[in-house]
Amino acid sequence: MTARIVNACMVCALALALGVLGCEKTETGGEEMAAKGTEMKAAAYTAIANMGATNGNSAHGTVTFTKVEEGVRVVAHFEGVPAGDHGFHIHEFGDCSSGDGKSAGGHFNPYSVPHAGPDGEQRHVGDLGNITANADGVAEKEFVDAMLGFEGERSIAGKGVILHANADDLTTQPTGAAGARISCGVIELAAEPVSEK
Ligand SMILES: [Cu+2]
Repeated sequence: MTARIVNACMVCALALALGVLGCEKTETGGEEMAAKGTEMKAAAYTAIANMGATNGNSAHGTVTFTKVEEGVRVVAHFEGVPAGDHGFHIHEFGDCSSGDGKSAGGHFNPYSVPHAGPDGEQRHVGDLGNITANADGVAEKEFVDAMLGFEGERSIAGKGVILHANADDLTTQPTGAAGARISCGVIELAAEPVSEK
């Protein structure tokens, strides 16, 4: 009688131990799979916008977008840009066909909130602030933006990128008074990570 109880308890203990081990194994496996999934996504989520000059302008370059843990890293490189600050936004349509950039539509603003700067409490997802061109017409900027994404409502894939003639004052609604559109591009997903210049 006593021996049976002991045996039964050992079986119980063994089952518990196996059960716990089993669970731990599953959890570890899950984490590993999740980590691999993240790596694969990070590699896949690289995009580039080849920026062409709009009619009568010379501003052109590239903007790359890469998924990182904190959001999306943006690396912009322009040439042929008049010296000074220029509004820099993601616009709602990946369409530069009109020649003046207007076919790219308004700012990418999936939450229908007011225009602001990139650090605004509320802002258009596409509100990326300004880029400053030097006396040689070169404008470069690199930053990570937490609002941008490659999935769901915030996905920038297929959207437009616009560089404006004037500075974005980060206040005037709904455009920041950034004026004409001097360069336009479409955010296209890259199969492979692209070089940044
Ligand atoms: Cu704009």
